[in-house]
Amino acid sequence: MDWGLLDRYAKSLIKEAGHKIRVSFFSEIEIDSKASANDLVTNIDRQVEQFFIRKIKNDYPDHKILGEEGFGDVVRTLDGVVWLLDPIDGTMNFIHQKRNFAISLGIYVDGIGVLGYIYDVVNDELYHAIKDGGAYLNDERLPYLSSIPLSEAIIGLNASWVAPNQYMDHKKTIELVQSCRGTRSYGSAAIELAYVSTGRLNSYISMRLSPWDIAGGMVIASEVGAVATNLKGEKQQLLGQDTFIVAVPSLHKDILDNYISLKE
Ligand code: 2AM
Ligand code: CA
Repeated sequence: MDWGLLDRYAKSLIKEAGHKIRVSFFSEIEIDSKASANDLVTNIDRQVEQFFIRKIKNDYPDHKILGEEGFGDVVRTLDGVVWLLDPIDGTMNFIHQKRNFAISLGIYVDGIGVLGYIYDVVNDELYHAIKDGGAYLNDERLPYLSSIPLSEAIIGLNASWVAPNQYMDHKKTIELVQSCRGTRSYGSAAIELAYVSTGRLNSYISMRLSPWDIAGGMVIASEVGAVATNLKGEKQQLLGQDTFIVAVPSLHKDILDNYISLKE
C-alpha cells in the first residue's frame, strides 16, 4: 500500500467534503433526532457520509468503512483496511453554532491506526498524522508534548460528568475539577483531541464515545506523545461505545489513579 498516495487521496476527499459543508450554510438544514431527543443528525451529515462512501467504494473497493450514519459496511472486526468516519463530529454545534465541529477520519490496518485526520471545517484547519511520521496542523509539524502537573492542566470535560450520572462517581470528578487549573467543553470529541494534540488542552475525558469520534484523533495524539485509553486504562476496542481519556502519560496516570471511579 502506498500510504503517501492514500494520505493525499483522503485529504482531497476531506477538503471537498468540507467545501460541501460550508456551502450547506446557505441553504436550510433538515434536522432529525436519533436515539434520543438531543441526539441530532442532519441531511448534511448523511450527504457527506454518502459522498465519502461512494468515492472510497469506487477507488478502494476492498476497504471497509465504519461511518456514524450507517451508510458504510457492517464492521465486526478491524481486519484489513478500515476507514472510521464521522462526517460531522459535533452535530449539535454544527446546527446551533455553525462552528466547533469537524470531519473526523481514521484509517486503520488490522486494528492499527495508520492515518488520522480532523478537519475543523469553518477555520480551514486540517490536523493530520501518519503513524511514525509525525502530526501536523495544515503543513506545520506539531511539537512533541511536554509533561504537565494536574495543577497546571486545562481539561476538556463535559458538565454532564460533574453532575450525577450513570457511569462514574461524580464526586471524584468534582475533585478533578477543583484540582486542575481549568476546564473547557467544546462539544466535539474530535476538536478536543486536536486541542490536546496542540497543547491548547492537556487532557480530554468522556464517558461515552463511539469509534468514529476518536479514531482519527488517536493517531494524531499518539504522534505527539499523548496516550489514549478507556477510563479503565485499557486499549480502546474501536468497535463499540466506550469511555475515553487522552493526555500525556504522567497526567493520564494521575487522573486515572486518583480522580476516576467508574460504576460497574
Ligand atoms: P457527534 O456530534 O458526532 O454525535 C459531544 O460531547 C461529543 O460526544 C461529540 O463528539 C459527539 O459526537 C459525541 N456524542 C454525543 N452523543 C453521543 C452518544 N450518544 N454516543 C457517543 N458519542 C456521542
Ligand atoms: Ca457525527
